[in-house]
Amino acid sequence: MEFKTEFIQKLKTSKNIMVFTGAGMSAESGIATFRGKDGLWNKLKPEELASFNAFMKNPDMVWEWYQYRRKIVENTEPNPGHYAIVELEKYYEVNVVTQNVDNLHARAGSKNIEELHGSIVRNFCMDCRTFYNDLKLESEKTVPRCEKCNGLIRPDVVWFGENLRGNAFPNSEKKAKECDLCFVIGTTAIIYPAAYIPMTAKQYGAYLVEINIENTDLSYQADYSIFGKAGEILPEIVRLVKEDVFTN
Ligand code: BV8
Ligand code: ZN
Repeated sequence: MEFKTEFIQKLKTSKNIMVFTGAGMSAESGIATFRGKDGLWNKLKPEELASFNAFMKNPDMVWEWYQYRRKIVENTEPNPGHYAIVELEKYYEVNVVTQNVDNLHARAGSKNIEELHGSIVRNFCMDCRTFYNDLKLESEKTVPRCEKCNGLIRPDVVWFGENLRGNAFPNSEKKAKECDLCFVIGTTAIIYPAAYIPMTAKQYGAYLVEINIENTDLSYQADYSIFGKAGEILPEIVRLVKEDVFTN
């Protein structure tokens, strides 16, 4: 595969790389995207299930939906794109900032990960905030109760209308300001405040490289848009780094 010379030059001079990912990163692992053809949000409106109000109105329905998604995540594997990002860590300081809640970057072995929207493999009690990470998939249909306070247990994901938790966002902003090159992979980049991150990287001088099967709202800001599947393009970039960037 041929790559833009300017991009190859940037790979030669960069030390610190940010990898900002969305659902398209996990599409080749068999996880439906949100807005794609058979996307999750086509069948139902986000706020109908991925919101605090929805959970309060019908906790079992929301729980069942996350159990369904958790089962899919459990029965899937990271794809060659996830592993290629881990490979890049041998040549650069790599910071992964993801909107995905599927834990696949961690399962592939990436070290530095900011989960902006949380993770589907963690749960916590809404009242006493006790965490339940090893909650096996027993209660399929009914939302489980906290052993300590009988509170409702919910997935540790960020729902629409909820603030991002912990330091995921400020940490990601800091890393965006420090990176030389920022890959934006498999995202429509329309969810905020997450979508501010690649823009911040660009504002602070990073070279913005988009990898997507089609144009997005961010394409006009990208210095280089590589159209194709993340699981096919990223291994090609690793080969380029191995054979070209770090030999010549
Ligand atoms: C908040 C976890 C403070 C849950 C998710 C400013 C302006 C406008 C609106 C807002 C704003 N600020 C806040 C808002 C409201 C809202 C928002 O952004 N709304 C949108 C609709 C405009 N934001 C919030 O509510 C956030 N909280 O702001 O709190 C606050 C509080 C009160 C009032 C105001 C503010 C919280 C948002 C987090 C929601 N949680 N996930 C769960 O998963 O169940 S969002 C979820 O959807 C994902 O995490 C991700 O972020 C998003 C999906 O987007 P993508 O990942 O990009 O996926 P998509 O399907 O869209 O695209 C896939 C792409 O991949 C496509 O481009 C496709 O072409 C490409 N692709 C497909 N296959 C491949 C591929 N590319 C490469 N290779 C392939 N093989
Ligand atoms: Zn509790």
